[in-house]
Amino acid sequence: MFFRDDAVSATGNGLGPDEWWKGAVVYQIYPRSFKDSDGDGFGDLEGIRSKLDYLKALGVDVLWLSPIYASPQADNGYDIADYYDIDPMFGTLSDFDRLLEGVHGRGMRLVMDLVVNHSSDEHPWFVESRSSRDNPKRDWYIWRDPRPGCVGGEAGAQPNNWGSFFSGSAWTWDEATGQYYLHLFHKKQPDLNWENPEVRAAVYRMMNWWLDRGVDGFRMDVINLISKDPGLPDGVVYPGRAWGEGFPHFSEGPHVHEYLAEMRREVFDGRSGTMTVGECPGVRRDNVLLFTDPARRELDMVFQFDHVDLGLEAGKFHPRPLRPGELADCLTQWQEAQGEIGWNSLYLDNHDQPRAVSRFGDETYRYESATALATALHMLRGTPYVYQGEELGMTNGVFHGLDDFRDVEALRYYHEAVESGESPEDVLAGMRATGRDNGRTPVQWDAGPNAGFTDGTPWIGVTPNYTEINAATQVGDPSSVYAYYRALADVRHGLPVIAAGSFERIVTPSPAVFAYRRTLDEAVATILVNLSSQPASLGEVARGVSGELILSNRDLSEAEREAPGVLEPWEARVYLA
Ligand code: ISL
Repeated sequence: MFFRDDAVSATGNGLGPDEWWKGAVVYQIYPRSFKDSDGDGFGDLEGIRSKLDYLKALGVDVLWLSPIYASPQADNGYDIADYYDIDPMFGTLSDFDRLLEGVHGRGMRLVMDLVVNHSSDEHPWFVESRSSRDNPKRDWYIWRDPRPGCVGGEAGAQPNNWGSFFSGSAWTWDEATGQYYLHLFHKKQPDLNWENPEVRAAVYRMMNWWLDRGVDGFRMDVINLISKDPGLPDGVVYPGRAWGEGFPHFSEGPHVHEYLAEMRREVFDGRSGTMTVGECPGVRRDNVLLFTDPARRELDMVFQFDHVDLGLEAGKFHPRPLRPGELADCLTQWQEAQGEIGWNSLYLDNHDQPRAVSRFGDETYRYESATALATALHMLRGTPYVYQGEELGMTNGVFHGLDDFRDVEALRYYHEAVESGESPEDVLAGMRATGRDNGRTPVQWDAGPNAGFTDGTPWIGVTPNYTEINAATQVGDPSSVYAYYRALADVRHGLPVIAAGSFERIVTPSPAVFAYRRTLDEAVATILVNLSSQPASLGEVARGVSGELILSNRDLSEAEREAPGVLEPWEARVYLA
C-alpha cells in the first residue's frame, strides 16, 4: 500500500452537523457471527462490546446491528416477536445500554435494524390477530378468503399467485379461522397491514422508544415493500417459475411515500443527529429520488440492489459470470441517478450476499482485488458500508454438503428445486456461489480454535482459511486489507472532495477499468481501478491525470507514482489535485 496520510486533513471533511452521515463510514454487524462471549456458539452484545476498540481503530463512525430483538430466529432475527426486548441469545437490555454507552463513549453512533414489513408469527400482535376473525388485531395483518370457488388449503386456493421470497406461496392457510395470511418471506414472518393507522402508530411509538433510549437511527428492512396494491392482483407467471411475480404489486406501492413522510413527522422531526437508510430491493433508478430527495424528507439514503443482482437474471441460484465493466457501469448509473440531489449507500457485502472478494474479485489476487473493489466503492459519492470481515478480505464460506448450510432461504430453495427435478449437485453449486450463508460465517479474529470467534461450537462452520486470513495478523500490518480500509476511512474523513464532491466517469479503452473524477470547488480527485485479473490499458487517460498520488494498493517507488499507461491486475490509484 502507498498512502500519503499527510494529504488528508485532520480538520475534517467540511460537512455540517445535519449532514454528518454523508461523511461517515458505517460498519454492519451481524451479531450472531461477530463475537461470542459466553461460549454458546452464537455471537452476542458482550462480544461486540469487547471489539469496540478494534472498530474505533478501523475508523468507522456508525455501527449498524442486524436484528437483536427477541425472536424465534426463523430468519436469524428478521422475525421479531418483541420489538422492545433483546433476544436472550444476544444478552439483555442492560447489556444493550452498556454497549450503547461504549459506542457513544468512543465517539461512534449506533443504528438499529427496523423490521416492520412483517413481524414474527409469535409476536403477540399476530397471536391475537390469528385468534379469531373479530379480534381487534385481525386487521393488523393481511388476511384474505380463499380464491372464489376454491376450498381453503387446497392447491390453487390461495387468494393470489404470489410466490414468497423464500420459495412456495406467499400465503399460508389458517384452518382455525378459515382465511389465508400474507407473508412475502417465510410463513413465520406475516406481513403487517400498513394501511391500518394503528399499526403505523405502534411502529412509530416503538421507533421513538429506541431513539429516546439513545440509538442514532435505523436501517429499515425491505421498506419499499410496506404498501401493497390493495387489489392484491395476480402476478405474471414467467416460464419455468412455479409462482407469479408479485413484485410490481408490492414494491413502491401506492402509499409508501405517504407512510415514509408520516414516519419522518412522527419520529424524526425535532430530533437531530439521526440517520435513516431504507433497504429497497428492486427500487427503480428513475424513482429513487422520491425516497432520497432531502426536500421530500423521507429517507437519508437507500440500499439499491442492481449491482449485487448483476448476473442473476436466471434466478438467484443460477448466476452467470459478469462481463468486464458491468459492475462499474451499474455503479455509475446509480451515481448519476442520485446526482447532486440524492445520496447513495455504497456497499458490496452484507449478510444477504456472497463475499465481494469471491464474487466480484479474484481469490487468487485476494489482497489486490479486495482493496481494488474497496477503492472503487469508497471513493464514490455516498456513504460507504463495511460488512464485518470485509475489512479483512474474508472470502466465501466452504459448504461441503447440505448439512453445512443454515439459511432458511437456501434450504427451502433446495427442497423446492430438487422436488421439481433439478439435480441436487447443481442446486448445491448455486447455493455455494450465491447463498446468503457465505457472508454469515464467523468473523475470523485469530488463528486459534474457531478463529477466536467462540470457545464453544460455532452455529455455522468457520471458513478454513482463518489460519491465514484473520484480524490478529492484519491489525498492525501496514500491508493488510485492514490497514487499507483504515486508510480509506481517513480519506473520507479528511478530504472534502471525497466526502462531498460531484462524480464524473472517465472513459478508458479497457472496459475492466473503473475510472472517475470527483470534483469540489478547485479540488479534483481521480480514481483509477482495474477491476480484472489482467493488465488493463488506460490509454490517453493517463496523460490527463493531474495532481499527486495519495493512495494506492501497491507499494510504489517514487518513479512509479505518475499515472501509468497500463494498470496491473486489480491495481487501484487515487490522485489528488
Ligand atoms: O437475499 C435476498 C434474496 O436472495 C433478498 O431478496 C432479501 O431477502 C431481501 O433483500 C430482503 O432482505 C431483508 O429482509 C429479509 C431478510 O431475510 C434479510 O436478511 C434482510 O436483509 C426478510 O426480513
